[in-house]
Amino acid sequence: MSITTVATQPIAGQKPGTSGLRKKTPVFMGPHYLENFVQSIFDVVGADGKTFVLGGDGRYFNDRAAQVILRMAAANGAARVIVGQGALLSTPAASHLIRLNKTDGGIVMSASHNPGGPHEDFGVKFNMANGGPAPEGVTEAMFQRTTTIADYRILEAHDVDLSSLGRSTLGGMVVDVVDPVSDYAALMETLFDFDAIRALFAGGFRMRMDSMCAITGPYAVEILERRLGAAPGTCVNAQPLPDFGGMHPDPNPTWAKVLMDEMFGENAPDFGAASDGDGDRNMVVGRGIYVSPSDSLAILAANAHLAKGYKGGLKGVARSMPTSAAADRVADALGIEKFETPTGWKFFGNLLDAGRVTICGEESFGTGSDHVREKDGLWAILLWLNILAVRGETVAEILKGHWLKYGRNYYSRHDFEAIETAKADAMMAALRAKLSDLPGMEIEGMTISAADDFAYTDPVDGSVSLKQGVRILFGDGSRIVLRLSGTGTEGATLRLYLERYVAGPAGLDHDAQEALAPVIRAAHDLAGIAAFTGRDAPNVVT
Ligand code: VG1
Ligand code: CO
Repeated sequence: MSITTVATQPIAGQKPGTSGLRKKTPVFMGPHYLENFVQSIFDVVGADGKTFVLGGDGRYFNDRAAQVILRMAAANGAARVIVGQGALLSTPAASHLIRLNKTDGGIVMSASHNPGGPHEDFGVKFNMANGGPAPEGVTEAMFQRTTTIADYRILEAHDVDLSSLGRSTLGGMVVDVVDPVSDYAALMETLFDFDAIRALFAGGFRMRMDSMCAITGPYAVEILERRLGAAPGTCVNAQPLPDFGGMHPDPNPTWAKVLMDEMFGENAPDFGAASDGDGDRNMVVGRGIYVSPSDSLAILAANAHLAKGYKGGLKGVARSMPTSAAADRVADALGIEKFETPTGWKFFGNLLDAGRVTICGEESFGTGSDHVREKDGLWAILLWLNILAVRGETVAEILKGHWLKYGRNYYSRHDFEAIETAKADAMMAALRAKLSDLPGMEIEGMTISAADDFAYTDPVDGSVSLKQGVRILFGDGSRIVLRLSGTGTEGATLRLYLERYVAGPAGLDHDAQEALAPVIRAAHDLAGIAAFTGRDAPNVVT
């Protein structure tokens, strides 16, 4: 086996977005594309003598990419790589393995919720030694490296057998193939009262778990069916497939429609859940009632002490800026710190490491805690089960009780996908240009109290992130946020976030879209969405 240094040249546009580098699969499979990016990662973080974790969500090209990354790690002098069997690992399980084994970081192959397949999407992201996504400074350095790269190193070798557990060597590097599920499942047992959840299922509680043919299937079957005694068949679409069975593994009412129909149909189970491509996000649904992610975050924060891993209470709660303020009300009631960060889990890392927060969440169906440094879909589902087991109430009762106590933050996100990039950029530029004129303006019977482009100063390291999304705030607490997605691979996606707060029993009665109607009209008016983009309605509403 010999190390080859391959001459290459920079490839334009290898810039990581909200969550790593995502491109069309054929782009990633193109000459030197994957290799350039992986070498840039190693050049920035250093590989010599280091140990890394490697795994992915099982999408098309996952297996081939894993072999390339292993040969490059060996050629760059890595001492050891811990790989999930079959090159599989959910994002939270990878985060846990990085921390458990005190490694120097890890590479996760995933484009998360983006569809998989030969003509769909692929992605690569790097997580640091704390188990969390590389912060902006590090991803920016990786991008800069891709613009100057002249060669990469790779070992000439046969494929490593990733199908069976155990240790082998590749050049001078040790490769440990581990079970992707067992360490993660053991961690969950330390956080939640498995006996109480087992008793819940034994008492006839019924659940549906839809893994959407993505990575959580093996985790869900092991934990929910084998360890907790949920009825066999509780987990559906539980086999990870290279094309996710043609599904779009984004756990929301639009893409998880089959689950929604079941939960709103006759003989619905007590509890439903779905997770995304790489297993870091979740949707939860009660019988006949949908739980918005922002409400889910607030309810988990308010009830976490009921689970053994959190019985000492929470240190603080953080949410991304577009996430509703429901969690803030819980933090205030608990008398703990609260934080508002830009979109993307990497912004929670410092707060978690510094012990300032215990639970974090995003409106995009991501929730997690300080047990790892990623959002964690099954963790949220298990915490919900633990809360349901202890409180003995239905999801609807818990949700309505929460709204009565704290008031309700009506909330919705409208996505306008695959807009021409130039049109989306022009719309955002025009909106940004008029922000200072907005305060004081009356629209739809509401008065604008403030408007800005969200800037964030990290409370721990002082780093500053600018232009994280336009916020328009109203005197009555309503809010409009607009930003462009950083995870898409086709054109631009406009995300429009809408919020309105109502106190007391008045918050129980309405459908969110109905309650938000004036806020939605004001957003279209102020941003000129139809005039700029040609779209007068979103294609995904969550
Ligand atoms: C989206 C979500 C964001 C999330 C990110 C990665 O980003 O809005 O909250 O952290 O996806 O999630 P954007 O830039 O497209 O809005 V994952 O599970 O898909 O890696
Ligand atoms: Co994900």
